[in-house]
Amino acid sequence: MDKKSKALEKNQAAKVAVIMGSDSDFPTLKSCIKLLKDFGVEVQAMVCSAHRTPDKAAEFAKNAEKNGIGVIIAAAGKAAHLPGVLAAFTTLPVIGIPIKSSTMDGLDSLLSIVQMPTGIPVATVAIDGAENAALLAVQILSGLHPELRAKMKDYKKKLAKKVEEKNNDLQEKLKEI
Ligand code: RP5
Repeated sequence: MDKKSKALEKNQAAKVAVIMGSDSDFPTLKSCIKLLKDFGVEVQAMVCSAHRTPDKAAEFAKNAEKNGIGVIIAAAGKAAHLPGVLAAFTTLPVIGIPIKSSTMDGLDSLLSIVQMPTGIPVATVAIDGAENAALLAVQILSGLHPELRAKMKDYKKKLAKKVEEKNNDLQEKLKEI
């Protein structure tokens, strides 16, 4: 295989970067990283702050596409500028997770992430919505990776089955009233 084909193959791997503003965000992000891995997605996770390590954040975002990353998930709390700053330096899709890490219950993080100016979108999930961020990343990657779409369909079937089981339980409980 020539160099170009090898590079293409490398770039085509389903790879997601999970960037967190602080190690204190990690407990919230564990389920996101686990879910991505369960789907067979390669994960590059690191601590990188828009404010404390701005050069590292810019450098990472500028090189992310070249490094084979398909989607960036960025989580931050308080004045949560990390997802928007990364989005400013790349055309890769960026998903922001507002972390509940201050006295404002995450509303500060949510507004900091979601209120992006036109031209630099960040797809924002719910406060601490780590698993939805992973699922959205999988859905975005499904365009290039049909095996992920198949796994996503299977995931949704299992979700629906769980709801049906809960409904059956409810119907039984209703008989006792
Ligand atoms: C943000 O400030 C981080 O994303 C974290 O959610 C919050 C607190 O960070 P630490 O002071 O715990 O490092 O930048």
